Amino acid sequence: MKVLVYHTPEEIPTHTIPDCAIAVDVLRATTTMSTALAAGAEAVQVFSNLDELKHVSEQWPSEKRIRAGERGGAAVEGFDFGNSPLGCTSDAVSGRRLFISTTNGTRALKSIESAKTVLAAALVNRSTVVGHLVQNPAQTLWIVGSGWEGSYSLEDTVCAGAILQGLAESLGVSVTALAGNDEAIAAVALYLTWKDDLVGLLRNASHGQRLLRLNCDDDIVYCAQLDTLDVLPIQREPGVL
Ligand code: 3SL
Repeated sequence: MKVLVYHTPEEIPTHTIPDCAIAVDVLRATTTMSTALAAGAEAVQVFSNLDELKHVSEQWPSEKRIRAGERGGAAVEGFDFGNSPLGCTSDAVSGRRLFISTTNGTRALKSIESAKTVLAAALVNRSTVVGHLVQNPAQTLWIVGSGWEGSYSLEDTVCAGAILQGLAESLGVSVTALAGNDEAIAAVALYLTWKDDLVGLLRNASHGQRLLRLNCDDDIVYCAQLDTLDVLPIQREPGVL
């Protein structure tokens, strides 16, 4: 298995498709998706475009859908939710489909939707994702950070490092044996440096700072938890997990 880490969707190669690709948006989209599925959501359907989300979700029974929209960290007017994982209680989402569009996370998922297997990962479901990869080894695995509008984000890279470190430990091999690019080795170094203070790292990250300005510290604390949810967001059809 070779694991390649890409910091943003813009970095992924266009000429090849991996066996497995994982989208990561710790703050907050893939944490929200994992939380919704763990709370019993029927599915999560992702959109890059808000108008398309509205149009497709209109065809769904209103009592069976939740519409979540975020731009620039704030909830989109007229939607049921923004992008806070704390809103995904079982009362709110159980048995319903979450239709979601966010600034970067849903774009990252859309960018890898043609991989043979597509997963969404965050810190909260890291060990479940690692367990799946151990049981279903991929020759080539991409871990794709969502970043922020094309630029690097610490929180996605630390999650990529946590996945790769967990994988190496589970398989009993070294990180360097699995790493397919320098970014993968650097991601593990970031994780090993910060693993005992993930909330501190997230609060210091530029998007963490943005969320603090929006009074979302509870979300940051929630998103910084490691291995708390046993849920595997896996693509069943393009754009639907
Ligand atoms: O960019 C995204 O996709 C979001 O996760 C950003 S936010 O955390 O909802 O602000």
